[in-house]
Amino acid sequence: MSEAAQTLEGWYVLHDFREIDWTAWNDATPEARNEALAGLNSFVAKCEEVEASKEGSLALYSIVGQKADFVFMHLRETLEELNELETAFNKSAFARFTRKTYSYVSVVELSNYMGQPGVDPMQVPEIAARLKPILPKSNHICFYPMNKKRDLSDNWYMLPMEDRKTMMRSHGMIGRGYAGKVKQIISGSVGFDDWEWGVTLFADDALQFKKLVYEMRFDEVSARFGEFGPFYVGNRKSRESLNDWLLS
Ligand code: 76R
Repeated sequence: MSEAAQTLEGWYVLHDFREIDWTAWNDATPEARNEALAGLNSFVAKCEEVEASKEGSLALYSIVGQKADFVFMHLRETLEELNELETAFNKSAFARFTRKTYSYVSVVELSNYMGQPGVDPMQVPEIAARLKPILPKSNHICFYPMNKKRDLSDNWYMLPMEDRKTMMRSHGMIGRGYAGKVKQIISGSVGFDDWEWGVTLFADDALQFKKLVYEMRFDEVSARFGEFGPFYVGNRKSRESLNDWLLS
């Protein structure tokens, strides 16, 4: 049996994708819309308070295209808290105007492919911080789930550790070329959801998503072993911009 990579886990992650029932929204009375908007505003404000106390994080982005209208990406210490968050939103007045389109459950993960022997990663402050990250306030988000292939001829899970390490090093080097332009959060979802990882990327310039993902397609880890689910791309919605987005 090949040696499993050691993984470090941090905060649990819920990507909660929703669509807006625009017909119902446009037909609603100004009072009903104001009440709904106030509910959304206070939901986001509460998440911001949790983020300020470093007990979780929220990213809210509107999604371009018809797969969804927006996504909440929530990070929390426990799955219970994630459950409470989706239920709290479901009870809000704004949720009456939304439908669920997709969700993804995972946990922030770092693997030891690039780890240094003899160094306890939890003692490295940068690593500990990456496991419980405050999500960037970048203009754009890109999310997609992915697997590593388990075909007979191309089976990632049957490769020796050394081979996987070599390939992951090459993967990491490409990624490093995007330092300062793209921030990635890799979250593991084996046992939690339908794919093995969630990939969430943040950037101020959305074109950097295309350039990074395209460049990685030529790298062996992605070219031979990557299998990808649906891609979602979106634009940041700060709490201050909710009125403009939904009312004007
Ligand atoms: O964590 C680290 O920075 C160390 C190096 C590293 C690991 C171990 C790293 C770096 N990644 C790692 C693991 Mn990654 N990553 C992806 C995708 O679209 C595609 O082709 C793949 C989707 C992107 C865009 C990306 C970006 N990475 C992983 C894993 C777990 C693998 C396993 O355990 O088998 C997956 C699924 C995955 C996928 N990666 C980086 C990036 C970027 C930008 C970096 C550089 C980070 C930096 O140095 O700042």
